[in-house]
Formats: sequence, structure tokens, C-alpha cells
Amino acid sequence: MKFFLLFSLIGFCWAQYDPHTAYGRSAIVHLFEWRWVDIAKECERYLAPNGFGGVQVSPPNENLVVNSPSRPWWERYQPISYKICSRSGNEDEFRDMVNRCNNVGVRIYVDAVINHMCGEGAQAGTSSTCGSYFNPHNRDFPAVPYSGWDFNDGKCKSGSGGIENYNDAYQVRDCRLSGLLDLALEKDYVRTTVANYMNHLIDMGVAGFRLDASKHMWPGDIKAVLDKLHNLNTQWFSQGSRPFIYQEVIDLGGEAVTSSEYFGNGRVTEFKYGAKLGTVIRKWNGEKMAYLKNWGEGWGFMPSDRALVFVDNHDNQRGHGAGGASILTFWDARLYKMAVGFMLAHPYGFTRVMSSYHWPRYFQNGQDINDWVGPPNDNGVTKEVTINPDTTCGNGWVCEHRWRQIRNMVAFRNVVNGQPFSNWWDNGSNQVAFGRGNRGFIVFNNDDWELSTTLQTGLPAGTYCDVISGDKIDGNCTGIKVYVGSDGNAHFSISNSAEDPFIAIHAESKI
Ligand code: QV4
Ligand code: CA
Repeated sequence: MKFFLLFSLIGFCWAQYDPHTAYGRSAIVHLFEWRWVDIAKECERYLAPNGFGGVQVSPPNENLVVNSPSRPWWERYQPISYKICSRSGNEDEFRDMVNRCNNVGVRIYVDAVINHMCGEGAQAGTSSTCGSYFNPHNRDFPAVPYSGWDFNDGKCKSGSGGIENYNDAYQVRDCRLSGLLDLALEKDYVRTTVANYMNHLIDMGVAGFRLDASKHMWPGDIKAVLDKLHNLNTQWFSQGSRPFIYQEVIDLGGEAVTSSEYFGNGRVTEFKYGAKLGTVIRKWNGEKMAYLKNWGEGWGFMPSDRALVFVDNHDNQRGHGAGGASILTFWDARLYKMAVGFMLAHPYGFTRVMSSYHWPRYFQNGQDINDWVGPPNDNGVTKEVTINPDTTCGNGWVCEHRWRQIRNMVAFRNVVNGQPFSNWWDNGSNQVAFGRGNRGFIVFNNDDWELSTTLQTGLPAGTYCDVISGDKIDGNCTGIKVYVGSDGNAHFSISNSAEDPFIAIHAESKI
């Protein structure tokens, strides 16, 4: 029995649900559109020292160069070949990044675009990031190679060849998403070609994949690809480790395709999470934070051990994808920090932090007409992520992951890892608090009046440093101090006009 238990534990650790983060690290960050040279430096100078577990990187393979509009971010979701060659850098730079990040215990997860190639309407030629020739009209991608046989043109049964009806699972899987040429993943040749690309990355040392547009691939086809994948590189991972898989399926309910169909392959993005949390923190539709008491499965979300969660992603922070207006982003910084703080304190799901760049957001008739704008660049060449003396980023990079409140909550999550959700308190409105066993405690005031109350923290007696208003530095606290008595109680007061109306303390912020 003991042996069996041990065995199944190990089995879990090796499986596709496990992110293979270094011991004690529990969150990853999406460094959207960053160059590989900058990510390598960020792993060494910031992510490793601050306990980040890994990085989701933008698609590394060769893609269409779109000049009208000028170099939009979304061109990277239109593959031309599987050469490692993009605006983020070349294969040598990618390999160097994977080495250096792994060497400091920070994992790399690749955004794999394997459902399709470029749009049907793209011009034939060599307007691609590595200069490879392609002809979408003949379905010719010689740099892979793919040809007409490798696409779903014959299989799709919609009138236009595009997805017209999301209530028809066949259309969703076999027809073109936004005109993107749909790969025939039922063919062994296509499965093998895609698996070769992914294996190339695995052999370099990546720890797993975000599977883009998974809703548009049959779960069985995905499984057939995954079954061809190598184990992770034993230079950094234990023998027999399987790549971490999280599938992008937007399931807000009411469609033919559901998240649960994909659980057998790996984790799945839980898009209800950010949409609901945004609604609650904005206090829309009569929602209040008190209702978060049973956050997680209690809200109709997928099982925690299948969920990849986030407050916003690269799509819905700019009105693409799903979630709608309730999604909180860096543009609403005060509420956003509370949402990310809540996510990182709460045990549900495996968490991903977003890290963005600025763009000239401009609404016309409720639509951001600049939702296409690509990363900070000089004539199309992505700019370096520079670091200011105050540790924030320059050159137009937002770097939410470097905001003190967010960085310190990543550390909080690591400190409370494995501890139960405990000592919930609420005022029936938008003042709430909860702990994580005897390791951490967090209090929010999202009401329009002051919070002033004594709460059971579950923590050992002592003086703790609030890691939201400050930092524990050399045994001193630059922020608010919280005094926990021998009975575990502490008094909290949080003004509703505080810069950040929440307080978080944990075992390692004790002074
Ligand atoms: C246009 C027309 C189409 C027409 C086509 C003809 O709109 O009606 O059929 O031309 O060629 C871009 C343009 C889009 C254009 C298309 C093809 O925006 O207007 O079609 O290219 O040229 C990103 C962007 C898309 C972008 C795409 C490819 O969001 O706007 O399309 O990249 O460049 C659903 C899916 C979900 C998806 C989400 C956005 O279920 O899987 O929509 N999310 C992922 C990624 C996302 C990416 C894709 C999938 C596609 O997170 O970033 O789309 O890889 O919910
Ligand atoms: Ca498809």
C-alpha cells in the first residue's frame, strides 16, 4: 500500500499536469513579446531571486510579417515554419535563454501554435520572419514542408470554410479560425511534424507548452501529438518527466466544446476566473468580495488540479479572446493589484502573472482601435527591456511582475504553498480576509468605508511586515507593521482611500 502510494505520488509529479517548477516555486509569468536575450537576463537578475517558477514565452517559430497594420503582435499567431526565428530572436539566443533560465531554476514554457498556419488571405512570397517562402493559396509551406494534403479544406463543412457556428463542434475543430489555414491533425504526417517541432524545444530544455487554440483541435488529435513527445531534458529534470501541458480553451459556458474534454491531455485555461474576479472587484452585477468565500470549484470552475488561472492574458487585456469588459488589467492598476493579490493568495489553480507593454489604447464606439499594436520597437525591431534605477522597466515595458505588490505576492504564494485555506472572515460586503494555515494571512478593503477590526490570523505571535505597503529589508519593515498576539489575533485598519487597500503578512515577513 505504502509502495503504491509513493508510486502514484511520483506518477503525479512526472505527469503533464505538473509544471516542474523548482522546489517551492508556485507561479509563472507571461513575458509577452519579450526578446530571448532580455528573458535570459530577467531570469538571472530578477525572476530567480524573487521566486518565480517559470516564464511563458511568445511563439518562437517563424511567422508571417504583417505590414498593414504595421507589425501587429498577432502576426506571431500565423506560423510560416517551425524554424526558431522570430522578433524575439534566433535559435542560438533561444537556446542560451533556456540554458540560463534553467540554470537558475526558472522554467521556460512555449506558446505552441499548432492548429493552423497563416491566414488564407496572406500574400504569397517571403514576408516572413526568417524569409522562408510560402504560398497560402496553394497551401504550400516548403520550409516545413506542408502542402494541400495537410490542411482541413476537404473536412470542413461550413459554407465559407471558416468557423461560423460555435454550437457545432465539427466546425470549431475542422474549419478556419479567423481565416487561419487549418491543419489536418488527424494525419500522422502532420502530427509527427508538429511533434518534431515540440521535441526540438524539449530537447533544448523547455519544460512545457501552452497549446494555442486547443478548442479548435480534437482532444484525440492533441493526445496523439503528446504521445510522440520526448521526456524532458535530464540535464535539469528527473528521468521520465513529461512536458507540462496547458491547453487554451475558452469555455465560459454555452458552447459545443467544453474544457472537460481536454482534462486527459493536461491542464486547461480557466477563463471564468478572470472574468468573474474582475466583475467582483469592480462590484458589477451586485457582486461583492464576501461571495468569494467559496471561490474555485464552488463558483462552477473546473477542478483546481486541472486549472491554469490568470487575471488577464495577452488577448483579453486588449479586447481579443474572451472575458469582456470586466477583465482587470494594468490600466486599472489599483483594482488589478487587488485581483492579482487575491489570486496569488488563494489556493485554487496554477497561477500565471501577466507582464505587458504599453500601447496607445484608444476607444472608439467602445472598441480599442489600437488593439493590434505590437511591442515597443524601432522600425519593427523589438526594443530592449531596460531597467530603471527604481527597478521598474523602461522603453514602454510595463513589467507588472516587478510591481512590489505583485512580486511580493508571488513570494507569499511560495511561502504558503500546500497550506489550507483558513480563517475566512467577511463583513457581508467587500471587506474580506483569509489565511493559509499558519503561514500567511491577507485582508482586503474594497468597500467605500474604513476597515478596522481584530481578526484571527492563524499565525504565531510576533510583529509582521505588510508586504503590500512595503518590504522587509535587513530585519526592518518599510511598510505597515502588524502585531499578532499569542492568541493569533491581530488588529487591522485599512482606509478605503489607501493607495493599496489590502494587507498581506506571512511567515517570512516576520521581523
Ligand atoms: C481576417 C478576417 C476574417 C477572414 C480573414 C481572411 O477577420 O474574417 O476570414 O481575415 O484571411 C488576425 C486578424 C484577423 C484576420 C486573421 C487572419 O485579427 O482579422 O482575419 O488574422 O489574417 C490572434 C488574434 C487574432 C489574429 C490571430 C492571427 O487574436 O485577431 O487574427 O492572432 O494573427 C477564439 C479562439 C482562441 C483565440 C481567440 C483570440 O477560440 O483560441 O479567439 N486565442 C488564441 C490566441 C490568440 C490568437 C489565436 C488563438 C490564433 O491567444 O492571440 O489570435 O492563433 O476565442
Ligand atoms: Ca482546427
